[in-house]
Amino acid sequence: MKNKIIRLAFLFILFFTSIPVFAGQQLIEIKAGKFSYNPSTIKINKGDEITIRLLSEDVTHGFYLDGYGIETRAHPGQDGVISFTADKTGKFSFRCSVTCGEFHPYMVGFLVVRPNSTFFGFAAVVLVLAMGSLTVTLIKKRKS
Ligand SMILES: [Cu+2]
Repeated sequence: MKNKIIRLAFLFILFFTSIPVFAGQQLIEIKAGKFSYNPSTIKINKGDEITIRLLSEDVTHGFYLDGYGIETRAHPGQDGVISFTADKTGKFSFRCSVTCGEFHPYMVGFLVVRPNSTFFGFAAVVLVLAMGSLTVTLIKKRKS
């Protein structure tokens, strides 16, 4: 009985301490040029701490992220840097916030924030282990 409690307590501690571990830090470089972003689609996980470095390949370009409402600008030779925590899942568009030429309105990219599947996978494993140890203990109890 004591063993079971210790095992369960250990699994719970493991579960909660792992939450920040699975949130990664990422530096993402985006090249902005007339009239597109490279890469134009970025995939990250919820909880990630993201730093975006925006580099201009020609004129001044902006980066405005819908849904998060954050912005930075890159001038030629002077990068724009912005950091944020990806706390909302979904597909968000980012667009140029500096009028840079005739096709400026079409300068759009996408940021996809996925649910943290690594974390959920790990949580599932912990849950299965907890259920397993509980079942084993119950079976042992019934036999004796
Ligand atoms: Cu622009």
